[in-house]
Amino acid sequence: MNSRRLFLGGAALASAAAVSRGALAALPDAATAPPPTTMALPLQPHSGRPYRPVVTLNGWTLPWRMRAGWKELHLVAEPVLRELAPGMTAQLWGYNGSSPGPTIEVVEGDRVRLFVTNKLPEHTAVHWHGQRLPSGMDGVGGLTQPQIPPGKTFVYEFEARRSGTFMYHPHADEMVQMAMGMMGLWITHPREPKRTPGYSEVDRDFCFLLNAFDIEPGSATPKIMTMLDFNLWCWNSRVFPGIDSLPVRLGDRVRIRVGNLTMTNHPIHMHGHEFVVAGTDGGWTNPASRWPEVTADIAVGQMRALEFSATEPGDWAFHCHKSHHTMNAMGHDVPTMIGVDHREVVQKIQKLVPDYMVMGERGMADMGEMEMPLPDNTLPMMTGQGPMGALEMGGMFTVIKVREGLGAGDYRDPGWYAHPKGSVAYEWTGESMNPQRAPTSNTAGAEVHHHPGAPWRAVKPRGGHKH
Ligand SMILES: [Cu+2]
Repeated sequence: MNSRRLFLGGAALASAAAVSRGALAALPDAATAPPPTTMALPLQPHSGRPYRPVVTLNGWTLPWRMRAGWKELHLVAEPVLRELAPGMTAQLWGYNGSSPGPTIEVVEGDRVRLFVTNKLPEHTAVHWHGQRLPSGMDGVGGLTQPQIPPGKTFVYEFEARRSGTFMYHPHADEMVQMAMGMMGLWITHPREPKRTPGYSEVDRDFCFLLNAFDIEPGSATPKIMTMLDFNLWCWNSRVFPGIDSLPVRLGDRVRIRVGNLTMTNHPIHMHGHEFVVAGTDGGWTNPASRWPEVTADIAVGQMRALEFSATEPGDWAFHCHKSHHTMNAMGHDVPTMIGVDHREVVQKIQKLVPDYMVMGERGMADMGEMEMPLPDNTLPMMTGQGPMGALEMGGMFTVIKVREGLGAGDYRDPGWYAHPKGSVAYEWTGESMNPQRAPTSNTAGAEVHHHPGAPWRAVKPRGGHKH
């Protein structure tokens, strides 16, 4: 990871009055973000209690220091630039140079001291979602603490009382600050993994947040008033093909922790395997309460820990099942043109506008292949190249890559799956088939004729027409 450190400048120190002089002189460094890719080597605990680290998809873990029995971390709320995928960079707000902010990893029983420096143009506060803590440390601006003014540093101190999957986000001007990308993950590892009810040790432990932005093509700053109609559906402020794949060794036990800080629910769907929901932000679930799933709906403000055994080698799609959430920025005013034969009108328009193109009369798959000119700083609606052609995806989509023989801690992309001979869907070239069709059941139903090469036409009910 990038080892650059952000040192607090003299001006910031002089104006930070909320922390005592002694504490200020010894503020821990605020680490800044590495590139927006998954850390190939997770940050191993170097001090404090031992644990097995999580891997934050397209993210990183905040370094800490131990000081007189406290685990000290330093978050800096500040404007950041975040590449959502190659070709588009957004102007967001985040922590320590990235949106989402870095993942915080602690161990149950740790006494945690968090310095929060506000470098935003407005006040903020940080809420530690899901934690048991003193009310005054809960981070609700105006309710449990005064807001942190710009330029000031506040300190939060509490014990990480229960293991699990948590988040942090502002509880100050929330609509704006969360729409701008301010959020992060908090993982509390169990102190005694084998004696923690519902918890099981896994070989790979991934985590990421669901978030969303509304950024007009050609611009870079999210529209913060948008309530539902977002156009960039992200995992950790990345969209496909900018989301890294999840490399998994064949046979590994895998946990994927997902938190939702968008304005709608996301049914997260995994191909090729069944999983159980082994944890929520309320804790580890009782194993007797679990049932197998291939899709888990994750509501707003919820976290889910999905666990499965990676027994099937291959490239397995892993995505939100709302089909509009596996797309990038698009014009929502595009009418449905399937079945509309507009060849005649196109010829007329092309006499006036020679480059005029029409799309969508056979579906919209053309979009995945066509290289249409786009404004600067936006992404195609459907994009990404796979080993078999255009993937026609965007947004909340990536691939779980289950492979034999990966190294235990190796999170490098193993490339595309080499399918065993004879195990890929193939074209039929034998004699033509005569498929069975449902009988036409009544005279009221319209009959649909398919003319090869032409749009479908609905014709009048049986008996009422002549060919
Ligand atoms: Cu979704």
